Amino acid sequence: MTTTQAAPSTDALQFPAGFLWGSATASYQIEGAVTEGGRTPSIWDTFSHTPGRVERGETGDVADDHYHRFREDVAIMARLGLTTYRFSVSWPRITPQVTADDLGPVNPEGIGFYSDLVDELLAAGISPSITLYHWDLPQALEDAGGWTSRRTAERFGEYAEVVAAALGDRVPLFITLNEPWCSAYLGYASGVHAPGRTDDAAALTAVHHLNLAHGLAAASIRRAAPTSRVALTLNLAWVRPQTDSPEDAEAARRVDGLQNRVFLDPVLKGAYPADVQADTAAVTDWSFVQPGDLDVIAAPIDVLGVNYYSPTHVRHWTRERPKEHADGHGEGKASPWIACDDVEFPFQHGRKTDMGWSIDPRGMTELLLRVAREAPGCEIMVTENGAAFPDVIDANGRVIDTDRIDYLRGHLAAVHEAIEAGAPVTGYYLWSLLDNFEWAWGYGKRFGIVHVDYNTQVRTPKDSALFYADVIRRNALTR
Ligand code: GCO
Repeated sequence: MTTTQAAPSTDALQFPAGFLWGSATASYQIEGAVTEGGRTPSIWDTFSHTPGRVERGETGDVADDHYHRFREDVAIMARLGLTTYRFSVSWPRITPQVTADDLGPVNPEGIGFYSDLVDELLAAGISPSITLYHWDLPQALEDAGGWTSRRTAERFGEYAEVVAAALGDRVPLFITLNEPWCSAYLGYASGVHAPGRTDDAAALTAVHHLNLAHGLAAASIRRAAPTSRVALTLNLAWVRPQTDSPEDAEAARRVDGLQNRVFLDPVLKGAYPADVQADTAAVTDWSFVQPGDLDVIAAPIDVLGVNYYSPTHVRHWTRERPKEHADGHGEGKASPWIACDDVEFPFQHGRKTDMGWSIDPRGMTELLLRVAREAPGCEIMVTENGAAFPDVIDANGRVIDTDRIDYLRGHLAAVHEAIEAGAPVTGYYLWSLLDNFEWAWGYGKRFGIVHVDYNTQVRTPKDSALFYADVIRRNALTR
């Protein structure tokens, strides 16, 4: 006998039970209070206070004043129904006297701030996920070489142990690094991020020391917080050659190597990609990789965090015409793309965000499926996805951000598609909860689902926040 079943609903994309719905932020982008609680300067304090580095000379001195308003911010998260929140710990709050040789004393006020935040989150039923490094390196370490020095990685491993020991009893997920691609190449090759250096060899050295820092921190977390899980967050690129030509395929191979495989391979396979080492042989001999390093880096992780915003279109550049740089790194400026003189990033038609980034949710699905193939057995989380758009505020103070809702709809559907196709994606963190300090762009780019008035610090949930709250409540995307 057969029973008649209702046809599966086609008007909702249901996410798996227990799917984590979160939002992400980073310390320097929201906290402010840069001289309070015993904090010492980070490279971003120095960089943002250097004229010409950040649009309009803006700094993170006050930012969203989250340091003083975190309880209000957690209450907003609770109202939206977030089940998890990803934030980063500011290293110079935890060990403000760190030097290249010595971690220095632990600052109880620094630990206290994050401990109070964790408790506030837990009381609101929100699971905390901590990123240990979201780019605010203590300035004293940069003065001693920054990520070009092995000792920075060693101190990072010790700092990770301090945070894990203090908070591991209440924090189920520690993410070692956020987007080491940015730290290494934007910080040391193109110089558009702190510390603002333009030295290709330094950038590749930084790549390795960041990978090593991840491995040392992962081991620290295992020791100090054995019940917590360990993750690494990468901004992986969905690289699209502009045509089927072998030259464009070669351009794609090189960009894939520098952005994806130079971070994925050491962690997942315990080796650096041979082609990347060959491509960059004129820049460095890679002798900074010491015996044993790759074993440290390749220790298993529990979760791979994927940040995805936009596709990366590449093309072979023939020198017959001016080079196109859709990502804004124009000719004559230092490039983050090492040994890629004949690669260009062609402008694309179609919809873009306020960052000028093309909107293509297919990249999210494809990337998640690739990671699932390359990291079998490793859980995946989308640790960042979102969009900057200029907000329209109506006469009643309502923030109508239809563009952002459309972007989120497309990308949530793309995540759903990846899950349906077998990718073990267990959570999604929207970037970002609040409008905040968008690095070299300052406050001009708004990524928040909650609007921040920087004069009054008044927070106003945008329409996208209400949309996201509805998705969370249903655990589904309705069409
Ligand atoms: C990023 C960062 C965020 C940015 C966001 C938008 O990891 O690049 O994590 O800090 O603000 O990506 O550019």
